[in-house]
Amino acid sequence: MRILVINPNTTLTMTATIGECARAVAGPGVTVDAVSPSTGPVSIESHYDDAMSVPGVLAEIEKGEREGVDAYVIACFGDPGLLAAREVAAGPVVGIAEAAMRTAAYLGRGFSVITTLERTVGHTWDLAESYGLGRHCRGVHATGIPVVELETDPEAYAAILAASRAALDADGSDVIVLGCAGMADLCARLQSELGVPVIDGVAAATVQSETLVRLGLRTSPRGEFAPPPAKAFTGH
Ligand code: 5HY
Repeated sequence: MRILVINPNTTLTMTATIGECARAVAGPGVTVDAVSPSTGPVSIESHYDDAMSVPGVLAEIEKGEREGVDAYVIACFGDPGLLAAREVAAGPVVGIAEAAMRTAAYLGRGFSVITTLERTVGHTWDLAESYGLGRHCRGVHATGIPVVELETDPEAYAAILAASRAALDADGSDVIVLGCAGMADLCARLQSELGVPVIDGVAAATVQSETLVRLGLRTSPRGEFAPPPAKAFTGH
């Protein structure tokens, strides 16, 4: 089985870490490749960034289809292009926000999301609502750390730990969801220090996509997620 993990941003060091975190949880016989679009924003921190990343994400899906990829993970917490990707891919496509929130709902009554910039909080609430998980989402909390600084800021881990502790208390939640793919490598350490489940969406989505393939399941070809109607694109 081959799973393609697409980091919609173009920071390749982050893509490499995401790939390592995905491979660490993949089962035997599963090949995980991690890629970024060839062009696009180095981080996704706004609706504009999100929209600009989508053509690159879809191009990677189309390439994956030509190469026989079995399932895809969209490894950005805004789940950019997720529904369009489901129209294009034959196999399942799992976004890290959806996978993380669904996983959290198995493990407690309410979760808190710890994210990067304040301006992404509204979109995260929208996602929770659109996935039908609004009643499980107790809070979304920004640390103020820009995405690319997760890799370089020596204070980032401590800030995420402190925000998680404060969120568990303030929200009365029992599970933490990490709101950025760039936090994937911090998950195990946070979980052992916090003593509650901490969900990294990269790991959750990788395992979920593998599970769907093992179950012989794919996106329904009937109705909304059928392949998009063939049509000419004009211009260049
Ligand atoms: C992410 N941005 O997972 C997000 C989430 C965020 O470039 N990868 C990004 O809003 O921090």
